[in-house]
Amino acid sequence: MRDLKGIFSALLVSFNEDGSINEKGLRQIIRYNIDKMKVDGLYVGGSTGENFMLSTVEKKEIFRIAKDEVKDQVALIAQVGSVNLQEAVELGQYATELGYDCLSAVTPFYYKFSFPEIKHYYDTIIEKTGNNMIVYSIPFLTGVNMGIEQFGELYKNPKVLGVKFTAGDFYLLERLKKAYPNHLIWAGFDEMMLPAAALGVDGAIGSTFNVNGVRARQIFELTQAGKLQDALAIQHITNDLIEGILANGLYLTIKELLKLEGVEAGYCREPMTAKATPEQLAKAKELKQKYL
Ligand code: MN9
Repeated sequence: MRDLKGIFSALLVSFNEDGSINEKGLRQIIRYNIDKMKVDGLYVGGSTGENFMLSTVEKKEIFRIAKDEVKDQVALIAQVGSVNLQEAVELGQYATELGYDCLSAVTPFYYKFSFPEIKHYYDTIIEKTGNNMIVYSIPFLTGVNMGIEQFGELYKNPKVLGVKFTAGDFYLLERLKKAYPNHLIWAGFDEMMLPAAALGVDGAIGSTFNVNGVRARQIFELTQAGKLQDALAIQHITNDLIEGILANGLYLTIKELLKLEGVEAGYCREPMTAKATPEQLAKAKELKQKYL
């Protein structure tokens, strides 16, 4: 099995102004991540891919294009989670047939699913696809908070490799690492990479790596090497950039930053604001000049 540790960009998707997928732009974003950001892999179909605003057909199209562009150059994780379990299975089967190294699925959201329902969801996707699974835990968007015992229950399925941990609960992160040392953790908040790396996470999956991937790797590797002051200096610069990105509109601003690098990153998908205002554009230029 391919090594899934390291730095993974949560892949952005380029859309045309009418909301359709811009295949050429998507391929350029992928190339930029591999050739310039030197990432170890891509996480396709996540929040950053604006996935939850897309149709099943579009999600498949993105998985197909990404695999076709990447081939076997870097590791590929397909996020297939959906409140529609049948869709999650269908996407999981599709990505598995395409040759994705692993699946990931967001905890089912919107309805207040019980833990047995959540466990059933993961076991079903795994059983029907035969692929490995990374739990995508992002409580601030899903409202789903799982504790140490619940992760342990999910981990009883040997195909669950670990968790993409997009939360600031470092106590839980530490407890998970201690309790389940053989399960992997990918840090999900780029602005908290240093503390997550200090606690021994195995990798990181992030949106800002699409433009700031080189610094992200430095933070990660310096922290692993115990060079905390050096790592912190880079985390400070990184977080000045991330603060600016978040204040200006997360995915839209990362796309504008990519465009300033010559990448056809396109528009966002409605109901998110699709197009940057002149003010947002000016702010993106300022961020590029200062930090990239
Ligand atoms: O999962 C990303 N989460 C979302 C990873 O986009 C919701 C992160 O990379 C954040 O975008 C980033 C900024 O807060 O850390």
